[in-house]
Amino acid sequence: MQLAEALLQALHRAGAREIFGIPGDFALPLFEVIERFPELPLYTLSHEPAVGFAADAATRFRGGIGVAAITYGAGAFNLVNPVAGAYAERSPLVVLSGAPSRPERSSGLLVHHQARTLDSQLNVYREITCDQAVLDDPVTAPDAIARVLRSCHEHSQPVYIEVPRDMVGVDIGPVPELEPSRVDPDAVEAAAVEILARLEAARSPVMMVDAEVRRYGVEDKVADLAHRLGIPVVTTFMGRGLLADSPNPPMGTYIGMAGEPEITDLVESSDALFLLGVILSDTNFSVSLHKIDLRKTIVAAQREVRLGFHTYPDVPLEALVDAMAAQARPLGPRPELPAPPEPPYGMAADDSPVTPTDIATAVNDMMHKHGPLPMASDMGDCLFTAMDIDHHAIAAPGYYAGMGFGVPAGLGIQAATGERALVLVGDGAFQMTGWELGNCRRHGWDPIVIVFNNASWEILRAFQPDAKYTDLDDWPFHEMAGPLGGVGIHVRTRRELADALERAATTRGSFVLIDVALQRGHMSGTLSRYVEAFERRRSQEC
Ligand code: S1T
Ligand code: MG
Repeated sequence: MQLAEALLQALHRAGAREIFGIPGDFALPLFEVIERFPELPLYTLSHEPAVGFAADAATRFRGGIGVAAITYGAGAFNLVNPVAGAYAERSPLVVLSGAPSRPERSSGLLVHHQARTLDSQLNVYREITCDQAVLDDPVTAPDAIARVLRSCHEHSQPVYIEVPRDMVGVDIGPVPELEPSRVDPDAVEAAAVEILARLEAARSPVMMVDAEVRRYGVEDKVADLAHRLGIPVVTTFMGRGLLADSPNPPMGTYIGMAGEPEITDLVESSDALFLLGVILSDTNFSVSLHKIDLRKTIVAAQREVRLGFHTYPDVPLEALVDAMAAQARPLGPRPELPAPPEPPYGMAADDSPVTPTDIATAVNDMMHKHGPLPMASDMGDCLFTAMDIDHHAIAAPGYYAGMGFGVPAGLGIQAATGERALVLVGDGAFQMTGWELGNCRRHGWDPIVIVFNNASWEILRAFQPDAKYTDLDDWPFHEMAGPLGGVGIHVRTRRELADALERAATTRGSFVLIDVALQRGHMSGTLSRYVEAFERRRSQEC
């Protein structure tokens, strides 16, 4: 079978269901085959960062793998940041790059789109992917494709596949289906027994869940395990929205000094904190009220289990959860749990100016009336504001914190699930990738986009109040929506916000951009507590 055909079949078998991409001359032969492959519809966008963010969000919401196809050099280097974010946040993304042909590589001429050497691109991607393959040999290509796709699935991290343009039509053998990497069933069993014993013996055990629980598709199993054990569950900042649809959703999200005191106290006073699929990042743990001694926690992540000073290697998350579920029994009576904090509802639709927390309240009201929507958030106060939105599934860069994720992620969610997404994005981030909304009409997407327009890089202002460079101009995003094929609504008061969300919820067939005027210096409660906590922690360290 022709290499590109075999590659696309292997991608579909590995869980891909669409391809986001931007071609170039080195990728034309590959895109020609992609266009003829109906099982993987191709969605072209305007800038490579958006291609990466959309593919990442698609897999975060649907599962399986996401695919970003680009051209050599100029395209691939533009894609680096989203792939770095996917690597950090454990997202299984496949980077498919066209590349110079073998004769071009040996022509002795510098090749256009080449940086330092012809392998500079591969070297860069070695830093942000967990496995790589250059398909320049028809004999080794089938095994290389199979190995790289298994790595993508098992490590839930990006991988890199380079397709020289003269290899697209070369015949290769079938791509084998590899056995999963070896897992030691005794290690899994022993880890499950030790964890259950540790939780059983604890006065106040708590389970904290994060990204990997979604990535490995074990949300329902984890919710069931927690229910059977009778253990309270919280999410990390990065894990906000997990287990949202389960019969017993988490009590809340742990954000240390910036979070709800009931949740902070529950986590920080626990004598058996079980971190399941958790990324041990500063955004998840640096603002804790009382520093959490991670050595005293139980960590199950990255295919291993760590308890104190010993580690069980090669323990995939799903295998561990299954082994625990097989022996789980109620942990018995424990101290009374605090009532989970109530998210805000019932915004007063009056003529007062809008604050970030008003947006959260109004979104809760809209979803209460019209039903929940899958959410995407960019990096900005919009993400901190999302902590006040009732517990719904959300894709957001809660750890890598790269801007530009929001709007393309909303497009990726609709492409992958068919569901309309609600996007939260700051004006600064919208200036980076908001223009991708211009691709909605062509692809039939109609997200609702709320722009937190404070004409400012507000988070940076919060850390550097005297800076002038954090001031941005007030761009009239709402006026740009029409020409891009959407509906634009300018909001200055709470009444206008309520009306805009009602109109958006009842308008289908084109994107709706709600441009909310916010006053500089007015942050969400969560962000202001986060900044305060961060500053306090920094002054303590000094
Ligand atoms: N560039 C990229 C691609 N990602 C980043 N995270 C940054 C720069 C740094 C940065 C922040 S937050 C922020 C920047 C520039 C300002 C965001 O402005 P806006 O989207 O308007 O949101 P808001 O006004 O709510 O802050 C993080 C801390 O690194
Ligand atoms: Mg802003």
